Amino acid sequence: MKKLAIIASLLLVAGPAFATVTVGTQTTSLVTSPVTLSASSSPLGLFTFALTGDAAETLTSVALTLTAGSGSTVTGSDLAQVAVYKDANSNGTFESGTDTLAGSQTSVNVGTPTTIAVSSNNSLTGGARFFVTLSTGASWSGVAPADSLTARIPASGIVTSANFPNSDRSYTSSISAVAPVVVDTTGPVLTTAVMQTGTTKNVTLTFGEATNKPVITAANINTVLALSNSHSWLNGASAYRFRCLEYRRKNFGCDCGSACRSTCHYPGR
Ligand SMILES: [Ca+2]
Repeated sequence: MKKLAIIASLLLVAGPAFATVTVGTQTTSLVTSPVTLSASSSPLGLFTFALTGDAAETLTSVALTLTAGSGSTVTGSDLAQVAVYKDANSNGTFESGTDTLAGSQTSVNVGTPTTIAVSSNNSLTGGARFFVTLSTGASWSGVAPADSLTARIPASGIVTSANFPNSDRSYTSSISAVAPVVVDTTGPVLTTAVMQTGTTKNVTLTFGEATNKPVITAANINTVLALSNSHSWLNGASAYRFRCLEYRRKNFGCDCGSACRSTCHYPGR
């Protein structure tokens, strides 16, 4: 009887329940198809989740694992920060200008978890929704091999003052750098210039690629298409000696006027 009394008293002492946090919305990816980010980006919402405390519980930290994409050499130095925001207007949508920062981490790992300590805007009383975000740094680059990664919340990555709410460990789709714009700084190359020897002396000019500049007029033809030994395309001050320039590539300027259109050989005509 004495033993039973001791056990009964222990049970009474241990009676008060631990505070618990329940999951309102499991971790959900906000990046469900591949996206691109520019360098020094605004925060991109990666995940959202919602928690509810039954007392004065708070969100303590969130761990985030970033994994480099295939062939990518991205490192943490290419990322400005990862952060946690609270959904301040409770609309379920991440808005960096409206939702409130709860914690951030500027020392970001790629390949191992990064822990984001949460110390403000973290009350779970009555329920709260949070967003986990990523911002790229100045060196985030689309130059091959382009920076790219995926993100996930590891198991037990969400820590509250009471417990570790379940996480479904969902993954984001690929997040990659915007491919650089390739600027063509090389103009079209004149590959051949052939003059016919018949009565009608057409000159056929062929360029290596499409061109729309310059428009050739009487004022510039001797400069743009300079002839050897000071010969001129002009008969006198402005009249053309030639009949027409044949288009071999689209948009090549021709200023022959109506007198020569009948002999111009436009593509497809
Ligand atoms: Ca919001």
